Amino acid sequence: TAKIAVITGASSGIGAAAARLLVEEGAHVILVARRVERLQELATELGDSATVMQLDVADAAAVTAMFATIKSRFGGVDLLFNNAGLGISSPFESSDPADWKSMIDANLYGVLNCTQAAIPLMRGRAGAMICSVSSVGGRYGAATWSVYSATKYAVVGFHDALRKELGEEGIRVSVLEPGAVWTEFGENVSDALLTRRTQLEAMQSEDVARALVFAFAQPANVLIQEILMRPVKQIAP
Ligand code: NJP
Repeated sequence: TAKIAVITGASSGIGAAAARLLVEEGAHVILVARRVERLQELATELGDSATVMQLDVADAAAVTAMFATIKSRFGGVDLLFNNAGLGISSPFESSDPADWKSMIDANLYGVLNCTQAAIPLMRGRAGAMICSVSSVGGRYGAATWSVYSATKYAVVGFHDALRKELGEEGIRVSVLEPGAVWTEFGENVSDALLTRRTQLEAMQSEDVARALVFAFAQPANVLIQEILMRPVKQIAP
């Protein structure tokens, strides 16, 4: 039977690429994001292997309701890919506390909400995996991305602890830490970011999605704990 994979942030970028690759691998994907029209377009492309669920991952009550629906329709979850996230770049001194809140809500509370709701649906399923997207900024910190980096460090710290709670039950807890990727991420923020991606020869979404599929496809007793990947020309952070 098909593995059930919940992908947050499936409406663009890395999440959409992951959905395509997981379907190629035989999974049934549950496509999650706020922009439901985008999800529907992708689901049309993927056919019977995809289900659309509109959600703001920062809305705890909506997350609980969504996982209750998933439980009744699919029985459980084999992969939770916590990929939804956003980044707003600014020198810290002039940054806007409203932007801090949006990043903490999506990047940290989103991961906490979805993970807590998914755990009971993952018990007893061989090879179950929670994989969340952090960042190279979540390992080294990136200038003008201080609050974003803080949320991504938090994701790593949360996973380092959670792994110790869930490992003995056979639930794999893993993090991806990509450097620059060509997606819609940060596009609204600055031309400088786009120029930087060109100079760095940024990665494609599929490159990151392949790392997820590699980790998930390992035998159930094998944990790929962490994958940090970057364009070779991105020597910092
Ligand atoms: O970006 P983008 P990526 N509730 O903007 C969704 C990390 N990363 O693929 O809700 C639900 O194309 C949003 O959907 P919608 C990054 O931090 C990237 O690059 O419809 N969904 C969309 O599908 C993030 O964690 C780079 O607007 C929410 C998706 O998130 C992950 O990679 C570098 C949501 C974002 O797609 C995927 O981002 C790096 C919410 N509240 C880490 N808020 C990079 N691209 O260079 C957002 O180090 N979404």
